[in-house]
Amino acid sequence: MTARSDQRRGRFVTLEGGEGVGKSTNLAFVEARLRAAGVEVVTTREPGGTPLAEEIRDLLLALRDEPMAPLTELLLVFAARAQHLDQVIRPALARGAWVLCDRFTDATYAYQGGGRGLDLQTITVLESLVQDELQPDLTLYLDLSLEAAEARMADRERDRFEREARPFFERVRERYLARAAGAPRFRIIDAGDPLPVVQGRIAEALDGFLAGEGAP
Ligand code: Z5A
Repeated sequence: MTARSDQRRGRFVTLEGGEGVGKSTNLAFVEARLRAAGVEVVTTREPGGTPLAEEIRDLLLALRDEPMAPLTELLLVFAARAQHLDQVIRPALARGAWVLCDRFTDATYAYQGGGRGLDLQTITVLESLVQDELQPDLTLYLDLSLEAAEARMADRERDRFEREARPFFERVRERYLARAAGAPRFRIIDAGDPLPVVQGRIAEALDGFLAGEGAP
């Protein structure tokens, strides 16, 4: 690793994107590529990643008659994240492992901020409370048109988020793209091509990052 003030800390890599862009499909590919580079990897996801946080995930995704208030949703997302950070992410990074996470706080800005319309400041306050200074080192944002994503998800049973109408997902994508344009940790991956092509782009982004980090 290169000399940095956080020399003992592993790196935090996140995979982001709207529904059906291929995050789950590509998670194992990213994990294998990092392991091949000699890195210890802890692969996890949000919401979830611990038994308690997975219970909160179930609450978030379940269909029910009572509508969930946007602020309730936001607080549940951050409650799950606080548990995940405490039990999995921070301990792994502290011992020098790399953490690979399927979604993290960029999803909160996209879904609860863009999708639900919650104000940025509320999210920022919770982010700072729960994460302190911790941010991903690298975020692979898989971008796909809504038409293509819908086609890929056509046969799926839909959870509470996936039942939202199209304008919701348009706002989610807009917010993701705006965030991706604003921070150097993002790599925007066009996810609209066949899987080998998409994985070629992911490999290129990862190799560039690994080279920059001086990883083994
Ligand atoms: N959420 C939130 O609101 N706030 C937060 O802070 C966080 C999350 C962290 C659950 O997340 C929900 O939580 C999520 C936002 C909310 N809801 N939504 N929508 P999730 O990550 O579990 O949900 P998801 O996005 O719906 O995951 P997914 O359905 O598993 O999608 P995916 O992982 O991106 O896609 P996939 O399963 O890998 O691929 C979909 C299909 O496309 C599958 O059949 C693949 O074989 C196929 N595929 C993948 N790549 C290709 C290519 N290149 N070509 C052709 N076909 C492909």
